[in-house]
Amino acid sequence: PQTLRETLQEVIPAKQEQLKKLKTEHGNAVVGDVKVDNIIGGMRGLKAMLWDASVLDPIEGIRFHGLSIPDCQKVLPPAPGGKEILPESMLWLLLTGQVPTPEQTLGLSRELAEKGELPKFLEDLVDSFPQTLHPMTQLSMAVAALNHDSSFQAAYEKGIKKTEYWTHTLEDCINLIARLPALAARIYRNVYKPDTPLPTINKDLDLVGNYSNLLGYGDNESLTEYLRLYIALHGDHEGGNASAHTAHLVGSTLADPYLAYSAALSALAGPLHGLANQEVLRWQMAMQKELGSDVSLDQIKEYLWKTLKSGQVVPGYGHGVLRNPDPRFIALQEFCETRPELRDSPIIKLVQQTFQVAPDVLKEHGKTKNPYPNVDAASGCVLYHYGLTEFKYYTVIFGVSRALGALTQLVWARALGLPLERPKSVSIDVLQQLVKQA
Ligand code: NMX
Ligand code: MLT
Repeated sequence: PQTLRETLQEVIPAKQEQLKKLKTEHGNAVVGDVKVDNIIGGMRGLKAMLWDASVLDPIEGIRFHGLSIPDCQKVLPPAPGGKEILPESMLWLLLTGQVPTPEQTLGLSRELAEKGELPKFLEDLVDSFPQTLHPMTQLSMAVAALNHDSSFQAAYEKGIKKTEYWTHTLEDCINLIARLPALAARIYRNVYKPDTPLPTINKDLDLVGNYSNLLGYGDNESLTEYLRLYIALHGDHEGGNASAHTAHLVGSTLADPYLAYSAALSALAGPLHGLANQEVLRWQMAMQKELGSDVSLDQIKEYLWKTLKSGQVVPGYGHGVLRNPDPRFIALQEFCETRPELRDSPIIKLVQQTFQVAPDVLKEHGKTKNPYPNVDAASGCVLYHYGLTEFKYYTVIFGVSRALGALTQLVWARALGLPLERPKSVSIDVLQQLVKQA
């Protein structure tokens, strides 16, 4: 079977041609207008960025190269003996637009495992971080430091042609994705289990098989499968989300992929974005503590109102684009429904009960445009059930995942020769003048 590189080599020229033709023939076509609301409202809804791997529909949710989540669950290869999507197969799809065969997926797993060990200087750096430093800060700092070995940076310094950018970017992206499990697991070990030895990478395991093993949960097949699904599904959510967009912006300066992804991780660490999965658990636990174990829907409603009246957001609800329950949330719920031990878990039950009442409360509250759950409403609580209770760590797992989308699209940005991102900003006075002229 063809390797990832060979497949990519084959698909890139057609895309380059497609984009060139679009630019030449329709460069001046108007596809939307800019409203004052877009400028002062976080550019919500503005179509202003090219991102080929996935498109988000407000009602239906995400499609990866045209495939919905249920489609992906049908066609993307799982681990041998498993059922859930292997993140490697999602990586292949995001990068090439093609569904890999089980052999191609296995080959990619092997390549990632072979490249998975950390350089010694990085281990020393991570081991020197204070235990009290937030795991996301550690991850972002360590990913930036990995640019010590950046192939793109070294090649750029030597002076390479633009047409060669993508091959060096690809090498960095694969090396970074390969190293994320060992890095993320080392952070976990240092912060939460400082005296535990870390196993080495097993060359026969897939990316998440190794990650789970390094975290100390290798014998929990159910959690490992959950992590495969979680990491595959969080991989990409079109380009406008804060982390992917940050990687794209920083990457457009031709900063190497390590720096671009380090910046993306800092965006992911904000509570309105990836940190919400940590916040959801904190909020659901506080609810459980206050209301006890056998709670009624009316009590949850009251708790929701209390949160809203105190001026806080309900974490895990609302979205910048979605206007329906997030199909990633639904897929994680379905995973729980097929496993009796998860169905009966008090924290997962509480998530489901909250889902029964929160949309109506949020509608009555009348502020959020989307009163439905996003993926974070469920993701962390399932980890908690499995005994992975250190919720400040949860966004790190999201960070391991988002690399799939953000980094693969960096390869494409270089293959398509996308330019430096530099939108025009305006002052309030200029905006007022523009409104008068309109
Ligand atoms: N609870 C209470 N109020 C909310 C919520 C919520 N869950 N979601 C939005 N609102 C408010 C929002 O704060 C804003 O209020 P104001 O006018 O006072 O500024 C108003 O509703 C309108 O906001 P929207 O246009 O609906 O939402 P926006 O696109 O600006 O923001 C989020 C999207 C996701 C930032 C927002 O819904 C939110 O803060 N949700 C809670 C945090 C969360 O779950 N984030 C995770 C997103 C997914 N991820 O993984 O990144
Ligand atoms: C994501 O997965 O990035 C979040 O749902 C946020 C977004 O899409 O804006």
